[in-house]
Amino acid sequence: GGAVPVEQRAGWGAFLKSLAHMTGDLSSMTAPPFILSPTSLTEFPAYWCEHPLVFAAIADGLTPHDRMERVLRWFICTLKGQYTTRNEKMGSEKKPLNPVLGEEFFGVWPDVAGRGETKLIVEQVSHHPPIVSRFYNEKAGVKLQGHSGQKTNFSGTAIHVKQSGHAILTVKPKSGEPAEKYLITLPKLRIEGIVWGSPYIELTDTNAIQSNTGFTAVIDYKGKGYFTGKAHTFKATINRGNRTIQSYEGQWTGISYVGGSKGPVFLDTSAPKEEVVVRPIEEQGEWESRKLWEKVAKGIRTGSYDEAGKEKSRIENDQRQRRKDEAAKGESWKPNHFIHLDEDPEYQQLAAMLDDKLTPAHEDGYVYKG
Ligand code: 0T9
Repeated sequence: GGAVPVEQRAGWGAFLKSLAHMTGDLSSMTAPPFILSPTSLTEFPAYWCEHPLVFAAIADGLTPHDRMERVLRWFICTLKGQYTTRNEKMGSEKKPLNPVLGEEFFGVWPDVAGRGETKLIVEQVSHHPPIVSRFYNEKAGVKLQGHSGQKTNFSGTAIHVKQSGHAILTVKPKSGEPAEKYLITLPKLRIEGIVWGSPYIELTDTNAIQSNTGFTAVIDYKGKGYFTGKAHTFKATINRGNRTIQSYEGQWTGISYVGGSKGPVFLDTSAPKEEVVVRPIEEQGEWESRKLWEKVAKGIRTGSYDEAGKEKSRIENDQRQRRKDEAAKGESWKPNHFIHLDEDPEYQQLAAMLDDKLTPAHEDGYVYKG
């Protein structure tokens, strides 16, 4: 545990032992203070839009093939933010705050240079995952809605994370062609570096993007020493039926190329990203993430862990009481912004076009109420 503060080494050792007995849900486990993040998981969906211009430009594509390539470029350019931001900002991956039922996160990326405003709505819709999120840029003709949850297990050296859920992107082409749908499945990840107390994420296996236009993108991830000597590498192909139309490769944290590594640049992820704009805490409602966790986050940031712990217990006890009160009245909590579907026809239609090996077995759906 070289990266663990001396006074927390015993606690880290105990945490590693408890990982061995974990059954699927890491989020509720107690971890030593140095590894805690002041940010709740409800903020994470914002990573999907930190390159708002790339997102808005999807509908400018002139053909279904061109638009699939833009979707792939946009998807790959979100990965660096999703999976390395905590390392960049806080020195290592950290344990996010575990959202409460009904926790909300709202944000916008303003209209700059005519790209249109993108609005984000996030809600924790059940006690365990998932979190549901919706992004909408009406002017640019792009809408993204998805839900995500995780199952975790520990192998002795790494935490293996299987993401459940998916996203569906709706595109209204500027060319006037009919609206298109893209089903996006989520990659698996491995959290490495745990024994040293400096966790980081490596993506593994494969995810896919399936469009109703018949185009499919398949993305394969590898860590150090597979495709190249480099970490965070991927290879992707765009296919139509069983014909490969174009391939791409490179680093999802760096540069990638069309064709092989000598081809033209497909994407350079060093372009600056734009963080979501959020209303000041004083103006937020009681269930909005930064308001709800304000005191806990402050405690974590300033090293006042007793204060953070007390406030976290207060929130958790309040949650337990609310659930008891509902049960006593024979009621059950309902999401505020989304309606749950056991079966989502839109998902099923797109999933049926995708190879079984790349499709999650069963997926719920959510419909936006607004
Ligand atoms: C969706 C993302 C996800 C959420 C996080 C695994 C993780 C919770 C889920 C998958 C986002 O689009 C992308 C990024 C980071 C993922 C988190 C990283 C992480 O460590 C947590 C888990 C639950 C932990 O808190 C691990 C404990 C930590 C102490 C590492 C040892």
